[in-house]
Amino acid sequence: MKEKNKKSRIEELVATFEAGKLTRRDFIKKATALGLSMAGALTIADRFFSKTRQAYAAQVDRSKLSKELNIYNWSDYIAEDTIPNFEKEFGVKVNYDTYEDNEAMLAKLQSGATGYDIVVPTGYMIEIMLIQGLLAPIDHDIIPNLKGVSDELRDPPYDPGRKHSVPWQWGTTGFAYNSKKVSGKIDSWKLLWDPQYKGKITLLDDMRSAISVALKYRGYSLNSTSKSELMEAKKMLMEQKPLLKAYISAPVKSLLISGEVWLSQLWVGDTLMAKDENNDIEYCIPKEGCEIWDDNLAIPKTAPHKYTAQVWMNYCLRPEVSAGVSNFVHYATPVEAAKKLIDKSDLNNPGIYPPPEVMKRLEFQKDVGEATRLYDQIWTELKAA
Ligand code: N2P
Repeated sequence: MKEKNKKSRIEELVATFEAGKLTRRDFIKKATALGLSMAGALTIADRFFSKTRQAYAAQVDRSKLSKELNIYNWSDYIAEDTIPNFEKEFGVKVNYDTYEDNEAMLAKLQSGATGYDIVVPTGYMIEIMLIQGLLAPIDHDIIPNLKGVSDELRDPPYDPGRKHSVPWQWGTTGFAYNSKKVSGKIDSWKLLWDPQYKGKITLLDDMRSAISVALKYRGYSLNSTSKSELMEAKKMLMEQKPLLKAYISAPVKSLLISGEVWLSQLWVGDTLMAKDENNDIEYCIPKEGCEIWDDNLAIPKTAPHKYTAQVWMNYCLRPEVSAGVSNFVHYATPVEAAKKLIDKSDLNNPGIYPPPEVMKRLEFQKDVGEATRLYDQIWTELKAA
């Protein structure tokens, strides 16, 4: 290769790397292949990271940081180093508490819990919390990384203009199954009503999600507000109840791993976390369709540390932080530049990033308004049965 040509190819490579389109490792590999010395490649990479760090530091007014930050998140929904790295960089101690479903988080806030600075509601729950005046507005000047959010998540219907929330992760709610135990065609919610799997089946311990299985199986919207459709769903779920081991959410992973349950309505990431421990576990998006959701970071109106909460939001939207979470929990990142840092096996998994033909079968939950009472009633009866 001519010297001049080589130089411009290296310059091009550096520009690509600085635009966030290459990982550090790939940059070094490609740069040395083009003839740059290892020391030279490392210097360029480190110069870039120190520039990024300086830019990050300039975004934060340290005098406004609180000593602590109280986060309330779904269980198993963060990487191991997300919090320690934040604590180290900002000198803020994070107190971390977890919940299993949106309704539990809402009930906690409604019952007057006032300490939380960050909660992680799904889109439809943001809608509900906004109507109830439970969320504080956010200041986009403190969260410049919002610019990096993928187009589809930039202006969601539940929070137009993202005045109260930033995206955290998104995913689908199909079912997990044990490929050694469940046989035949595996493509339908029907399997969760098959008597041969009695005692080995679970649904999520989550009102809207559990009821959605019957609605979808019957071909209805999971946002149905029709009394007759909901009564039909209830009847089916009542019939299914004797086959169920339990309504159970994140903790079902250990039952799947041990082989105690074989068929579980479950979120894609939790399924793949279980698969990390037991390779017989697979994930299915049923042909009748299922739920797609996006979860968000939001700040309760009563939060004591609102500035620091927004610094946390901005931190979580850094490509490397968001990719770190996604690679650990196997959910999808909402940050466009993070996609280059996602493990290839996850990026190519249609359960995590569904292709357009699968997307057509997916439906977001919405606030069902008045009908919530009906869902509540059905859920109470199902749990008591
Ligand atoms: C918890 C992740 C699930 C979130 N592990 C579903 N909205």
